[in-house]
Amino acid sequence: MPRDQLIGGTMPTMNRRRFIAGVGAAVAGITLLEVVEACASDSTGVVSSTVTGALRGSVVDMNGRAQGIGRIYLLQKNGLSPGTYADVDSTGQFDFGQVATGEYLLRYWGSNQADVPEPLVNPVRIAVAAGAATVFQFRVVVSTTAHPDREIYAGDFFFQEQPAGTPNGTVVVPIGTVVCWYNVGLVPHTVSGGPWGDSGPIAHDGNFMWTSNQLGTFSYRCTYHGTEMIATLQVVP
Ligand SMILES: [Cu+2]
Repeated sequence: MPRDQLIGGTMPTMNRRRFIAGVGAAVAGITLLEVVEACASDSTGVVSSTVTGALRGSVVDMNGRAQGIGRIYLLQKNGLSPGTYADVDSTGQFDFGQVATGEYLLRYWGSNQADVPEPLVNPVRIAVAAGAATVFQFRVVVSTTAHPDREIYAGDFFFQEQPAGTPNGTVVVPIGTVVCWYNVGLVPHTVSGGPWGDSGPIAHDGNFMWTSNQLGTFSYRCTYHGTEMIATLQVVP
C-alpha cells in the first residue's frame, strides 16, 4: 500500500506539528512510533524517518567539578545494551546528538577510574522527547583504586555483562572476583544454577552478589525465563 494512501486512510486530520505536540505527553510505544514514521513525510515538505530529540549531558564529581572521565552507554528500556555510547570529553560533556524519541536507560561507565556512588542511580531511566533536549548530569566519585567487581545485568529477558558484553554470553572472571547481577529490567528475575545455588527472586533494581570461590564453568539461568535467560560464568585462576 502506498504510504500516502495509508496516511490519508487512517489519519485524515493529523499533521506533523500536531503530532509532535502530543508525543511529549504520551508514553511512546511501538504503535506511536510507527504513527510518527507514517506522519514524518507530509505536505509540509519536512522529511525524516523518525522523530528525534537531543540527548546530552555532563559528568561532575561530588563537589560539582567537571570530570572528563568515562563513557556513557545508551541502553534500551529493557536494559539491553546495543553498544551505543558517547565518550565523555575533556570538559566533562557527552553528546549523543539526535536520538529517536522514547524511553531509555543511560549508564555511566568509569573505566575503573570513577563510579557513580550509592545511593545515586546508575543506570538512570530517561525519556527523550521530540524536538526537545534531554540533559542529564552524572555525579561520580573519582578513585585511583581499581574497581575489580564485575557487573552483569539481568534484564527483560537476557543476561549481559557491562559495559559491552554479548547477551547471554560467557563471562570469564579470575577467582576471588565479586560478581554482581543487577536487575535492570522491569520484572523479577533469578540467577540460578551455579555454585551459589539460587539467588531467589531479584526485584527490579535489586541485585545478587557472589564472590567467585570455585574454579569452573557454570551455566546458570533465570528460573522464570529459563529458555530466554541462560548464560555462563567461567571462573579461572
Ligand atoms: Cu527472568
